[in-house]
Amino acid sequence: MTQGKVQTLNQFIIERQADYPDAKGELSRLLHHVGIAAKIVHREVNKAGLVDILGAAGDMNVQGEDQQKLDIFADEHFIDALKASGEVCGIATEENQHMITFNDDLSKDAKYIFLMDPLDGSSNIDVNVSIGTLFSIYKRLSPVGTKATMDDFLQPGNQQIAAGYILYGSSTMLVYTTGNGVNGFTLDPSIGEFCLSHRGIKTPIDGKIYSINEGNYTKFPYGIKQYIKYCQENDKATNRPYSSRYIGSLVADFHRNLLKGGVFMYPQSISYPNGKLRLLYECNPIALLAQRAGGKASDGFQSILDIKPTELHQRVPFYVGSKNMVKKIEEFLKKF
Ligand code: P6P
Repeated sequence: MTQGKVQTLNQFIIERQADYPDAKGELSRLLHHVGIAAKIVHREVNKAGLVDILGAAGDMNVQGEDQQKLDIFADEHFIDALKASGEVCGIATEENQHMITFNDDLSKDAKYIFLMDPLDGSSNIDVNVSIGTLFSIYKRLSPVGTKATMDDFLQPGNQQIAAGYILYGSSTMLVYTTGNGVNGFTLDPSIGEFCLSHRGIKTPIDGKIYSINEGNYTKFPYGIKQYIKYCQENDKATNRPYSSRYIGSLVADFHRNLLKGGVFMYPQSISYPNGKLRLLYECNPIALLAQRAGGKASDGFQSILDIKPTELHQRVPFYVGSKNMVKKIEEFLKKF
């Protein structure tokens, strides 16, 4: 069998750089450093199953080093890689209450802002369920050479320059968009390179999968209760009943629905009056990828990407996936 030509992430970034005449390589360099951090986190996540040998978080491992919680490990290594890139003047992450600004010589002229959830779903690690990193990149609004400001971070999702995720699953994948479609790269550990495996991902306009934590059913808005019943009704014409698939790890649930078609829902509830998921570094990157792949992302009433953020860690209700399924959810929420 003839081997298809392998295209690595770096080759792809350089090839696509030509799409941006005014780009002088800064975004390429930034994405390259995201790839480096992803490989470091991949290595550590894949060791996590060996905690009995390596020591659980908080213990000393066999090397006598403090065994870090993996989400703290991921947070620190992404921050180090982004600082080393010199292309980022500010970072906000789920692990840090406040924004982090760089104004050292290397980064003070940087023009990008980076937001991330370094390791989402880390509670799933102990049971060997897939987890993910989510990231979002904006151009700074404040003048180059000054300290990044909160306004730089509180931009609506439709201003994102780039967004993506790393899925640490049966294989480790990097999926991202910079405006020209959505592309997926699978890590080949034998050569330590992310290789293009899913060029130009498009999500089906309809799907047969609905993803939601039905344990919270009694707390859902009435429109969502009605929509779940709709998913479960027999109707040959609209290919129902649908299948319920819920991993409990946002990146894994979204990635499956992106490729196969389906909808992910995290509504507001009594426990989470504004929903559980974070707008800036969970919903916005996923929403941009969904939109660029032909899907849709909504808080039930408006596009996620149009929401003007008011604080770094704000939560929103989240419905994302196949366009027609998200539209149907909006109809049910309007009607009931
Ligand atoms: P629940 C993981 O903790 C997470 O942040 C997302 O990855 C996931 O989609 C969601 O929470 C699961 O929440 O309440 O269903 O356990």
